[in-house]
Amino acid sequence: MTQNAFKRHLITAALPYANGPVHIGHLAGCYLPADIYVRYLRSKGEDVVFICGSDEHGVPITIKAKQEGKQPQDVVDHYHRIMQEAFKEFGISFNHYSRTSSKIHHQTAADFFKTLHDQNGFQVQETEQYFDTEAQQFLADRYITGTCPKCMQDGAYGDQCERCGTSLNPTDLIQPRSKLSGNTPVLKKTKNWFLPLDRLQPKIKAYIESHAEWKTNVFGQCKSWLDQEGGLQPRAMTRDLDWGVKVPTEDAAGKVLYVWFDAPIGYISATKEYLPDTWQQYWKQNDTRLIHFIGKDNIVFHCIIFPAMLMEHGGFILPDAVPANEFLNLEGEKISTSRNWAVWLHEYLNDFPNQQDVLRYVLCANAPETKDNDFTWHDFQARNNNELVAILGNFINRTLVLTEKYFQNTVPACGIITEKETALEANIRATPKAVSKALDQFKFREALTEVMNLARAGNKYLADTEPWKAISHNADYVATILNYALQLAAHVCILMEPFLPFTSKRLQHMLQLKATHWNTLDVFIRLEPGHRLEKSELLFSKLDDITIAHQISKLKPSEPVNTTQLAPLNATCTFEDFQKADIRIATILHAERVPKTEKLLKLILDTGIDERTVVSGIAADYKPEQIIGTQVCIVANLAPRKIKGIESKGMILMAEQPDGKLLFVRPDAIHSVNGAKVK
Ligand code: B3M
Ligand code: ZN
Repeated sequence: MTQNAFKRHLITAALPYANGPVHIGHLAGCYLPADIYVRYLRSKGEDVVFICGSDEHGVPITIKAKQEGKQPQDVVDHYHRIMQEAFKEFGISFNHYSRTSSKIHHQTAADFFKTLHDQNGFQVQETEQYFDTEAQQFLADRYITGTCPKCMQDGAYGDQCERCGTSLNPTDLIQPRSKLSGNTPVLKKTKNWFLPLDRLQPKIKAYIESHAEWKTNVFGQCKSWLDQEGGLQPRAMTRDLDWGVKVPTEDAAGKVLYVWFDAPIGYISATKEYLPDTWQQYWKQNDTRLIHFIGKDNIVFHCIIFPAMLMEHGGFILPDAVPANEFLNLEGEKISTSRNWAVWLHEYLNDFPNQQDVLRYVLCANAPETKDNDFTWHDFQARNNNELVAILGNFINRTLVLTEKYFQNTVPACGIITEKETALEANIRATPKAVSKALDQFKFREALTEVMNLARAGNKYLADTEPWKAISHNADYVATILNYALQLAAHVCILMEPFLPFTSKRLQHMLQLKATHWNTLDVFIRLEPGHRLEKSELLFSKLDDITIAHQISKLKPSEPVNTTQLAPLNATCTFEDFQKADIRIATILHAERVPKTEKLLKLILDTGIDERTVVSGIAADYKPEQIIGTQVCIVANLAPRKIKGIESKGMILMAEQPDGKLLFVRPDAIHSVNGAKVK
């Protein structure tokens, strides 16, 4: 079916595991592109439902619960709420965000399994699985690690090697070890329900091959699965675990559905929950287009296993597109939840209030669409300052300020028109088609570039025509210039909505723009002469080096430490003793190594009261360029002392870790006032 033949769209974004908050890698991988696409469809007036929810089963959840000494339900309740709120605040416009621990999901997943079971869709097999005799538990998926037989990397999981992407069975691992006890597991017999992917291979192959238009990275991965030696292998859809959807058949006590069996059914149960009366239209009618936005590590599950489940069950449509992204790295290293090497969405929202669009912009402009990409804070700053502020913000601001100044904030009627205007109009008219074309092919970076190029063209137009000069001798032409610049601004406002919805909304208000639908874009005149505008305000502001340095200094991977080696408590000190120390907040303005020393940094601090030099023994823990802009606590009334010939006035408070590492003690908010008293 061609794209235009579809009557409605069901768009899903991968259900994030509820074992940690959302980070920028998740956003760039699937949530942001899905949201841009959905907003684009809505703007075109299409019938679209956007579904997501928390993935609350599987070993990632039970491992987290064990680490935190909590029940799995408490873990998922906690992260479900954090993720749901952060997505909402970031403008990810799900129609419905559900969760897989819900009753409706358990029921839907169990029914799905039962149907397959009753149709003899499974191969029930007794096999030998790894068992941890100390923990008295079978070791599925992430409970077991070892060396990947494909790429020989150690630390591969029982279900997948994260390095080479190969999907594995626990028994494929070389030198397997239990994650629970560290012991070498033993093999023990158990019964499981297998999806006979080997038998289904011809059907799956035909399905994949009918989608040669899929993104190269997606189609390529599917092909290599199908072409692997021996073809597709049966895969167990049940697990010997106690957290998950109970297997709804007899003689299945102590077994739950494999998380990758139940999670994609989560898309169905969430749609059901959202549209109890009409959900079947979205899942069962051929004129619905089903699209899954995911990260590359989920390709096999969405392109092979889930379609196989749907085909076997019958009655469901199949995914028509699976636009998977590659991975986003952070400052040159792989993002890792367990190592705390990430930019967390909820922290970003806290640190950069009302600046959702800056992150949306950077993640889209830099999206890992065809290969892995790197997020750096310096790139973030540069894109904000040189692109959002200098191009988009500057064009809009100049246009609005000049209209306010010369035409009392009213759209002027065109005077003389030159070939410059004709060329600009052609450019404005061509851009929506170019943006649409790119979005239809899931080329989000290209689409965003087209929008920015239109703003660039606007800037160039103003620079070429110089209305601020022409006003003295050719006011008639200035009316034309600003009329055209305002039409361009209105087009940009509509075109940017999927990418920068918050900014689009503010601009829409300033322009008092009524119709904002994509399909109204073929009308060139968006703002009639005489139309009143609202007062303008700046859309973006520059990010200074201190703000960026602060973010960089927050990135510190946490290594596991031994808490049994904490220093013993000092002798009692009275309140009066304590009050003698005057501790203040200060910002590090400058840092450099003290020559010929291993440990010392010479710092210049802004204490709010003065600027002063402090010598601090932290060179082993912090690099000078890493800490500029960081706020710290300093004992400000300590008697000055000469260290290596430098007079040091005060001492910075550090938290000494059991392994000797020093960490700054910092105020909670980004910008405490310097000089604030710590008490
Ligand atoms: N929770 C995997 C992941 O976050 C998984 C996605 C499920 S989508 C049905 O990588
Ligand atoms: Zn591997």
